[in-house]
Amino acid sequence: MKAKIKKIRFLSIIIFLAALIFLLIFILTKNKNNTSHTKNENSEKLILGFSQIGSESAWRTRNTQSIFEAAAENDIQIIFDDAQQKQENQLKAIRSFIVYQVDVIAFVPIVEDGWDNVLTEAKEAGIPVILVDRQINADPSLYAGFLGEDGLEEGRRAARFLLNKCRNRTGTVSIYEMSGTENSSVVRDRAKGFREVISADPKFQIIHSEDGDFLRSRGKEIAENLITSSRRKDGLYFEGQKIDAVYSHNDSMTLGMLDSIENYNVYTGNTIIISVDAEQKSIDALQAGKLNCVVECNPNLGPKLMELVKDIAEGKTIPRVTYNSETMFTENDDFSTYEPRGY
Ligand code: GYE
Repeated sequence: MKAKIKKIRFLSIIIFLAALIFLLIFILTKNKNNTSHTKNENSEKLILGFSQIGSESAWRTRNTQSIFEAAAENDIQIIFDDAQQKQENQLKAIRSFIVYQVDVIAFVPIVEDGWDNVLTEAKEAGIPVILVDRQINADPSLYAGFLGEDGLEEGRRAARFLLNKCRNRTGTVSIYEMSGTENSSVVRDRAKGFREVISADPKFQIIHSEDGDFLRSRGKEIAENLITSSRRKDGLYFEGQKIDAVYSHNDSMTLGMLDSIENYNVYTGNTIIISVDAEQKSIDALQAGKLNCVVECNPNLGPKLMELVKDIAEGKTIPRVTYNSETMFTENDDFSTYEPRGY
């Protein structure tokens, strides 16, 4: 009897295991069919996996919009991921694009380092990669090309404006810098280009550089700390030294700084304020005399990106570097010629 029960138990385990394996095979094949089915179904439709860093500024939001608009215009399917300002989320997203077997991967690298492994995986999967907006420190063979701004030139433009504005000044010009996301290529370049040009004249001295992470809230906080620690209303001061010029790496931080300046009613009529991005609100502040110069960083990268995606998908080689066209706006302009910025 015992033997019989044992035999039945053994048989039922075998049957159970067989059913389990069968179920697993069924699920896996069904998925495979689905996946390949989706890709096959839209086989003529290119699939672009796009990892965006987040939505930290009006610039970033417009950048994302531009990419979606251009994809729709070019009938390119986008699998989009918002990394909420975290590199690990971007790494996860890029790996999911590889699993999904997208045709092309494009991403905005939030910081310069830490991409070699995931890009090696994309390369092994035969999926080409385009860097958008920011650059990385990695083996160049791991990505097909870069599309974005020339951060060095943006920094130089800001400095050239300052040099010209202060050409008749004799004494030291004390500069306070608000920089963006640490270890990002755009901050490295905007800082380097600016320093390269001001180094032509020793009267220009950067007295402090504070990381505002490209956020309006941080810009507001930084200015508030300066104002409350100096207790002065006749200008901005850093550790007792009057700030003659502010170089801000993006409009969001600049607008945050203006919030505090207005909240504490501080006079900054003789403080030169230079910003980068050129969103509408900062152009309005320029026209209102609250800023002196705004260097454009063009967020509309969508149309050019789709061109590069299509070229790559056709097996063409794309340029290693494609810069977007940019300009600058200053207090000396004829404001009536300005077009709405769209962001
Ligand atoms: O200046 C800023 C955004 O990477 C160029 O990132 C971009 C910068 C832009 O947060 O507003």
